[in-house]
Amino acid sequence: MRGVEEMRGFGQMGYAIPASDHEVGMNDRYFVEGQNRAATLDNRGTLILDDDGRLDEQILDAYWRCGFYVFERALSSTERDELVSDFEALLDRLPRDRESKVDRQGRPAAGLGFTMPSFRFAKPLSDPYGGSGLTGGRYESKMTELKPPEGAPEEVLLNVSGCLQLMDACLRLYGHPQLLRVAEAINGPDFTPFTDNIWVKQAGLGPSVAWHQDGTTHWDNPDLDRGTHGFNFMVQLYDTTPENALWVVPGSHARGKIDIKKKVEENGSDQLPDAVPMLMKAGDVAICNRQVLHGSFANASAAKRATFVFGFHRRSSVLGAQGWAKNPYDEDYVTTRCRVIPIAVDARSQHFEDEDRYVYEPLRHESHRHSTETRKELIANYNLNDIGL
Ligand SMILES: O=C(O)CCC(=O)C(=O)O
Repeated sequence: MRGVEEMRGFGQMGYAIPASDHEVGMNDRYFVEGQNRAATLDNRGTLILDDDGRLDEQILDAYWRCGFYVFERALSSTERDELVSDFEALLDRLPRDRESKVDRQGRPAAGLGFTMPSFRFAKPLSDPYGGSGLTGGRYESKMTELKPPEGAPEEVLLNVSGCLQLMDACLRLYGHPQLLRVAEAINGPDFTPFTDNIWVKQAGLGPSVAWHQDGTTHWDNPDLDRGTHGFNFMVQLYDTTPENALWVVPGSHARGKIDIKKKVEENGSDQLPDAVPMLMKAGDVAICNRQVLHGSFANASAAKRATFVFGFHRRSSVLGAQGWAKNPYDEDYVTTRCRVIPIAVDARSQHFEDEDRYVYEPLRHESHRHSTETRKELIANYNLNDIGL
């Protein structure tokens, strides 16, 4: 079986395939029109906090109106480069294929030794989720699958999980003071974590992610509002294009549970006419509501994408809720997962010494250091306590 060794060089050149070499099957006009619609939304700009660390009201209004907002150049070039460098180093040690314990050079592969799998793979240009019943059946409709080009590997990397234990740059980003202020502004100062992963769209090969709304728990909750299922930060490692970007239906986070299958069937195609691409440059960070309808197409283009996604919830949505874990979330479970935040803050402070240090209110009275010991005790397998809703 051909494996995933072609991921080598992802950072330098990807796996660029001339469009004429295979059936692309996507409608170029759709990409142009979507980009034009996106430009009218007025939901992007600099991350602005006031002197008390409160997020600018106009930004919040635009976020609640559209269901997403892009903070342009939110990461310094140093932080962005460190993130890309950690990611490319991880790819260099990727298992040869989904069964393998070694990388393509025969060295022990990255991501071994944790309880949850670190990597998920899928067939190139396929839709691994649509119509599958996975994650509570939220991927209701199948996306167009494209024919992989001649010589393509059997499987490509789809996503990376447990990023905070795999990449120091991700752990440090998790403690970013301005971003955590944004989490406070949206979910309140006692916000809790969700999960994190990196979505990978290799050039010419990247699989699609079928249209879905992330939330699965609270749709019938009489108190449901636009923020009940929380939000994700989406951090771009490379510039995006309409062809490889995440697409979002603006305002759909306020419409409750959407009948996605019907919507796609009535449209006659997965190219939803009210969707827009979330266009971002490397180092931009978006906030994306977990109730918004979103998805991404198979990436037949010559440009790769990698997006680090990490989310946060309101504490009131989490405690006592029967989400994606075996039992309803209780204080102990939630507090264990929340301890990752002050450890990330400390990891960041040790690295960016001159920066303000974020104080996470619910654990203000606990002291947490980032050290070899706490990495073993609290960071290794932290994702066993992820809080899915
Ligand atoms: O980035 C993508 O293509 C998919 C991301 C996504 O659907 C999510 O984070 O919920």
